[in-house]
Amino acid sequence: MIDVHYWPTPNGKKLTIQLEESGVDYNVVYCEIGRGAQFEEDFLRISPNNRMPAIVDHQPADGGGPLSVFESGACMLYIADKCGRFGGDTPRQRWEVCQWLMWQMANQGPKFGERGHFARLKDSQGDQSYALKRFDDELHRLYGVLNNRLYDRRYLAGDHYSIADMACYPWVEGWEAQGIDIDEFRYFRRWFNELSQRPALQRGMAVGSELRQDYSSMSEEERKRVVTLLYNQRARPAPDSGGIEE
Ligand SMILES: N[C@@H](CCC(=O)N[C@@H](CS)C(=O)NCC(=O)O)C(=O)O
Repeated sequence: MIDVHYWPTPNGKKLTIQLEESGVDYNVVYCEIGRGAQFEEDFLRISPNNRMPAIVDHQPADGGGPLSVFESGACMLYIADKCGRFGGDTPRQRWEVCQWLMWQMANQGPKFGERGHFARLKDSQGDQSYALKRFDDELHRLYGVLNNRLYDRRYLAGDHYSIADMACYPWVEGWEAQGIDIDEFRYFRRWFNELSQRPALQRGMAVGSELRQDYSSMSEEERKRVVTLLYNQRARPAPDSGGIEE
């Protein structure tokens, strides 16, 4: 059994999609980031970056104790390896999958996330027009990268649906709200529409959807509480003693 420490955000949904697609038994451990569950000591031992998702495999292949993995891309590689599915069957395919998974982790995820951050501020911290333009342009560019890649390939890694597709999908579900005209990216649109029909992907996307809170529906007080928790985080101090000293 795999525990997935999860909240219904695009990074979390990558894993529930994969677990559903792979037919793996999993247990969802909700990590309510708006309430600070990501800062709890037990969670930090699994995910020292105070971010979800993370997984704990209670039956790792080496027969040892529970094995934990953080960073969604690493979790996806772990599950693909464990199940022997969706990670590419040959070395050549594996590297196709791996580079598009890394592309998602290093480009699409962070840039889309920052765009969401600045869009939510809505000038409450002064004029955000430069930041918004910067990230809107980046989003447009990145949709173009997907579109060009999918021009002559059915999926991101080639002929086979893989964890690279599963990692990208939850971030583009909101293309309309992101100000994207999908008709400008028709190869992307073909891929998006095909994936949207997959029952397992739909099940993965739906996990915990009843828990998701939209900023716009929060009271002012609740919004302030969440913003204080999630924005402008600074370093947590290391323990004073008992560490490896200079
Ligand atoms: N690179 C990380 C990013 C994870 C991430 O940013 N998670 C967000 C939710 S989507 C989170 O846990 N935020 C909690 C916080 O900001 O304190 C991954 O892909 O796993």
